[in-house]
Order: sequence, then structure tokens, then C-alpha cells
Amino acid sequence: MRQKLFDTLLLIAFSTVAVAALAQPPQLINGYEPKWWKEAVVYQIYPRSFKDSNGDGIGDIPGITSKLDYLQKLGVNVIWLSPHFDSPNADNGYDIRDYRKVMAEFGSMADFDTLLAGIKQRHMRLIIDLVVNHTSDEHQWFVASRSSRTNPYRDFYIWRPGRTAPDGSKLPPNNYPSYFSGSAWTYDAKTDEYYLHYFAVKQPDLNWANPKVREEVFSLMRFWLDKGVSGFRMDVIPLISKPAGMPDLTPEQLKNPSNTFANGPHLTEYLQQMNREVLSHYDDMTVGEAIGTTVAQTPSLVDDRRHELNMIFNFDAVRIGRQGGEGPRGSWTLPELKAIYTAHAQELGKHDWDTVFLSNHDNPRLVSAFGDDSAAFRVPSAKLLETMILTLRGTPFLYQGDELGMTNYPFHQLSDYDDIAVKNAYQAQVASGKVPADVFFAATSKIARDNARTPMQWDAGPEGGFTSGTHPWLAVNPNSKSLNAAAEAADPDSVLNYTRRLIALRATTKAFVYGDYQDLDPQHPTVFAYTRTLGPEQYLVVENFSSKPLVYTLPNNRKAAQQVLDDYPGPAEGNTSTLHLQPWEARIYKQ
Ligand code: TEU
Ligand code: CA
Repeated sequence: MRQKLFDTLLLIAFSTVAVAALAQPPQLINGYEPKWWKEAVVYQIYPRSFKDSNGDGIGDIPGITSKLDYLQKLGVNVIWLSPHFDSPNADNGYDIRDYRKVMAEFGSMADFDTLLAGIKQRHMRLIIDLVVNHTSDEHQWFVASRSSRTNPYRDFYIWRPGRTAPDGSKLPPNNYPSYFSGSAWTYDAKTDEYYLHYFAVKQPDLNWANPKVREEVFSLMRFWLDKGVSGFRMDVIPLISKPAGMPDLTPEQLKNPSNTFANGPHLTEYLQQMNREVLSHYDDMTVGEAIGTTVAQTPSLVDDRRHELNMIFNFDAVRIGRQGGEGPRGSWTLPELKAIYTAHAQELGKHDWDTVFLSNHDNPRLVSAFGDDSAAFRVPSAKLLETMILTLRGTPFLYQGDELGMTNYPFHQLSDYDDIAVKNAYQAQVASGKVPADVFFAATSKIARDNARTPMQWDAGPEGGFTSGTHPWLAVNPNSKSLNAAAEAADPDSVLNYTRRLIALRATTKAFVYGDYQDLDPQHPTVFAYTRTLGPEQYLVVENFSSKPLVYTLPNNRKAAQQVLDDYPGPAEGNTSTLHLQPWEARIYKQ
């Protein structure tokens, strides 16, 4: 009896403590609620191009599993896997046929489970790609939907009658362009209507206005979360709610259709429902690919009081200078890039969280786009860019191969490319006679998505060690003999080993995660100098964005104190206002 009373009292005491702990507001760090995904470094894997395990020339899941020790040694915490689902590959997996099945070329569900177990065993996490703006036209929902106007799945997609031209011919319902050239509508003779596809003809857009569509999406999300994935990168998520009434775009809107397609009238409602019904029940992270979303609009998706997403990718930096966000890159300046990061720091407050990235599977290689990939400066400029990504404000996202300083591929002709975006653009622009072939290829080779999709360069062997076969699905960059992971692992001054040191520094330095950001010299044409400050702790980062050496004096008599990292080997220069910077030199100081 006595014992029982004691037990009861103990239980009450415990519960009181537990309840009190629950009721306690979280300990904030510099006003931010601490979260594992704020402290993480994320590494993106494009499975087709990472590592082939069976010699068929296509990267696969067992290939990724065989490289987990490499990723653990790099120090990344989260792996984002580009789509690994069953797909006819019209857009390399971004056209999903079955959300609960692994792409046969990549392996089996058992292979996926082994990969996930291996990731967890190494104290990393896995997020997967949620592609639910559209499916493949081979998805059973679409097969049913197009079969008749009265099929129960008809309303899973967006069908409209066409318009009739004055000459009697058929016209699409409106003038929406597809991201992959041509109209965003395709006529389907079977039911005499058009379906909407913002991307390829084989990627019909789901109709999120239908509550059954939302239930299906939430259910597939639970399927993968229950398996143990830690969240999602959400493909073109601001596009799921379509513009009210879908009127024609004006000539002005046609210059950048994403701005009109994104953030439709029901987006908030859909995301809050997704959060309430799915995400809030798991310890997960979400990052939305927020095409068409401005910095100022970002809090409307990520403010933690809204219960929608944790973070988004904003494209202002990665697409700097590119016409309409998608076209060829014109000129851009460092002050413009710096102004973007300052705008982020101003617009995103303590309830928001940011991301930092300058590359992914849709963009050219980091060092080729933002550094100098010539033999003389590839290494320091790649290191400088990694320094920037890993010390700016927000969760950093690294793309496979950038930790080696992999470069753009020397593309020349159409047959060098795989990407549907390039093939369709060629038909629309060159085959139609609108753009001369040489002009098209000169621009395309610099921005093509396939630049990022050539196979990972693992060693100096045939096909860069990517495959034991002789036919990789996309050609290996000819520089793989000298530029590869094995060579870099053996070189203490390689981009790879430097990136490892950077990630390790970030992992132990909360100022790089939660610290305030200040640009010290916004107008300087080639130097990016900024501080990250957390209470008494301050770090200074100085980067020479130029292939010329420079004597640089810090503004306002500020002194650089103790150097903790430098992308050039050699003696440190500290406790001084005047810095003798090498081309593409990047330094981190503890102040
Ligand atoms: O990309 C959407 C996107 O941001 C576009 O910029 C796209 O890269 C560009 O229009 C292509 O020319 C996402 C995926 O990241 C991309 O790989 C897919 O192709 C696309 O959605 C469709 O799912
Ligand atoms: Ca394979």
C-alpha cells in the first residue's frame, strides 16, 4: 500500500515535470528555435549519375549505399535523393508512374531499405523528392482520367475544352507556355479536351482543387515517412494551386510566367492541410522548390507560425542574370549577388529559415557558373564558392560533385545532350528556323542542366569509376582522369579535403548557423566580406571573387583577427586591416 502510494506520488511528480517541460518555451538561440535541419548540411544526390553498381551505365541505389562512407567522411548530415520512383523517364524521374515503387533501373524496395538503414547507421538522414504538381501520363490515375469524361479519375487532372480559331481550327484553352517549350496544353482526341502540363507533354498537372487528389498525396507521403525518411524536397510546390480562372498571360507576364503560375489562391490552404494532416505528426524537414517566389513572399511559406514548410529554395542567386529566370545568363556583378543575400537577411526574420545553394541538377556546375574553371583557378574558385555556401545564412545544400569542383561538360551538338528541355528547345528554336544553331548551342552549353548530370567522377579509371560498363547513360566529363574523388582524397589541398574541413568547422560553430549576417562592403566590385555574429562570438569571412590578386583593406578600421581557415595553403595573415589576397582566395577569421 505504502509502496503503491509512493509509486503514485512518483508518477505525479514525473508527470508534473514532463508537463512543465512540455509547457516550457524552447530555448532560443539568438531568437531562433533550434532545429536539427537548421544545423544540417544537405547533400543532393541525382541517383542516375552518382554510382552504377551493376555495369548497366545507370547510377543506382546499391551504388549510393556503396558510397555512404564517402558521404559520412565528407561530414554531411542529410541526403536529398532526387526521384527514385517508378518512372518512364521522360524527365529523368520527375515524371512519376508509381509513387510507392522504386525505379527498376535503380533497384528494389529492399535496396532502398538497405540504403536508408545505412544512412541511419551513420547518423545521417534521408529526404526524398516529392513531385506532386504533376505525375507521369503513364500513372494509373492519368490513364483512367483520359479514358472518358465521366471516369472517376477525370477530375484528378486539369481538363478544359479548347477554343476555336477564326478559321475554325482548334486552339488551346489559353496561352500558357510550357517550361519545356510549346503550349502547356495538349489535345487529347479521345475525349476532345486539352489537359494542362506546365512541364513535358508526359507530365500532366494534378488537380489539387480535388480533395481526393490531396488525400492521395498525403497518403503517399505517410507511406515514405513511416518507412523512416526524414522529410521532403518538394518539386515546384508553389505551382500546385492554379491561377483563378486561368486567363491568358499578358505580354508582360509571359516574360516570366513562373511569377504568375506560382502562389495561387489556394496554396496556403493546401500546405496547411498537408502540415496538419501529415507533416506535423513526424520529426521531419521540408524544403519547397519555390520557383516564381520572391524573397519578400518567402515568409508566407516558411514562417513557423503558419505551419506550412520549413524552408524554400529561392532562385534569385542561382539564376542571377538569367533572362526570365530560365534563359541564357547575361552579365551580373558581385554587388548584385551580395544585395540578394542582404535582401534575404532583411526579409527573413526569426520565425523564418533560409537555404543557401548555387547549384543543383537543373543548373550548370557551380565552379563553371560562378567561379573560374580554367586550369589555373578551378581549385581556389571552387573552394571559395564552398566557403561562401557553408558560411552564409541558411541551411546549405551541396550538389554532388561540387565538393570536387566538377566542371561543365564540353557540349557541342544535340546528340551530346539527354535533357528533354534542350531537345524541345532545339525543336522550337532551331528546327523552326528562329535561332541559328551556333547561337543556340553557345548559350545552351553554358546553362544546360546536363552539365550537372554527367556522372560523378570517382577515380582515374575508365568512365571515371562511375560504371564498370562502357556506356554511361550520359558521357563522363573528359577531365575525369585528373579530376576525381580518389585523387582529391589523396591531396590535402584538394577541393574535397577543404570542403571536409569547412563542413567540420560549421558543425562545431553555431555562429555560422544562428548568427546574424552583415555585409561589410556591399559596393566592392570583387570582394565579398561579411560577418556572422552570435552573442560575443564573431566570424569574419573575406572572399576575393577575382582571378587577380588584390591588396584589400577592411572598411572602418576593422581588423581581421585570427585566421581559422584559408583556401590557399601557406602562412596565415592575421591581426591586420590590410589583407594580401590571392586570386579567388577565401579566408575565415575568428574575431
Ligand atoms: O524544376 C523546376 C524548375 O525550377 C525549372 O527551373 C526547371 O528546372 C527548368 O524549367 C527546366 O528547364 C523542377 C525539377 O527540379 C526539374 O528537374 C524538373 O524537370 C521540373 O521541376 C519538373 O518536375
Ligand atoms: Ca546500374
